[in-house]
Amino acid sequence: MLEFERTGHVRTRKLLPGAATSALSKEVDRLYTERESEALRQKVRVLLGDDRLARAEHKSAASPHVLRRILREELPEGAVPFMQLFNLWRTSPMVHELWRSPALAGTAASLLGVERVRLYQDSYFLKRPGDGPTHWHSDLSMAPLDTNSFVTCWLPLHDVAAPDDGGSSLVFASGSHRDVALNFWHGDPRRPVDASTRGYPLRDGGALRAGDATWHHGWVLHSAAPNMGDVPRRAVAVSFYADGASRLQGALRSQHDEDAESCVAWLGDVRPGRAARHRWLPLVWPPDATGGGSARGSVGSCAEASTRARRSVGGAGGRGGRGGAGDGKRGRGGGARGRRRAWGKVEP
Ligand SMILES: O=C(O)CCC(=O)C(=O)O
Repeated sequence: MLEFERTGHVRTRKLLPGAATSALSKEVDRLYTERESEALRQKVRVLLGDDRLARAEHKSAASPHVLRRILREELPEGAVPFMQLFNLWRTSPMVHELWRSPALAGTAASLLGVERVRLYQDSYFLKRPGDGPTHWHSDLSMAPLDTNSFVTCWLPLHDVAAPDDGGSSLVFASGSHRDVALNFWHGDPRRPVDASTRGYPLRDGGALRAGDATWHHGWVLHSAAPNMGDVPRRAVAVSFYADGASRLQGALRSQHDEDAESCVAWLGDVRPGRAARHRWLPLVWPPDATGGGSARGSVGSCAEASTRARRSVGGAGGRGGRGGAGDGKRGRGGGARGRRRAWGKVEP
């Protein structure tokens, strides 16, 4: 807890037993096969914009084949950092149970130092061979929540080599979550900030075994190297926040829209400034908590959510975040051959 408080990240060895990790890995594979078109659609929106997605789907939903072709032909090599699928828990009771477990929700409550914790989202990150770097970003810049009490557990589904040995687990700008001056003096959303001069030590979790995890604070800057190997790097990130946090209102800037598909199911029901409490933001800790979301009936709601996401996500997309196209101002390591630890300009 002290390490987390000071650095904004921590590693937990053997968080999950081997059997639980391989069962999770199989379930994630199954869900990805079933819902791949959601991931493809999100990637087209984020990297090529709403208009491109709308053109691809002007008559009917584009097939995975068509979406894959658009990504392959219309983007430079290495521009896609990973494929991403949100909220596996909504269609998998098994995954939901795991996120509510003492290992996940209990650890999140301990790290945040709170008694009641809600699940914000989960996200599968499939970094395929040749996929580019995950840009420097902080998770809270993509969440419409007005809080500092937010933590993400990053759980690889297989052994991952240390970043110095060619692995692509997360690298953290240690202590950046406590750099109030960064946002205070350089927080103009119109001007990206060059964080390379701020002296953050870059740290990572070293080599990780399946079942190990790293945890990072919602404001800590982090990134990941391109996948230079020949097997996919597969991981799940599960984000939690302290119950009582409110939906953002009246902010100087709005959150980055990369994760828009994830929150569209509850955003319309929670007024800005009100506590972010919703069945799609279930209370997962303490264990006897009630009123959490249920995976039952979720298929209809998810389909509706992604339709609404497609209509409601405005702008050109790809303005940065962890997986955006970048705007030439951030992430010097663009492209699969980018330097793994290169600092670029980041939006804090
Ligand atoms: O796995 C990745 O490359 C990105 C994960 C990430 O940014 C996160 O867990 O917040």
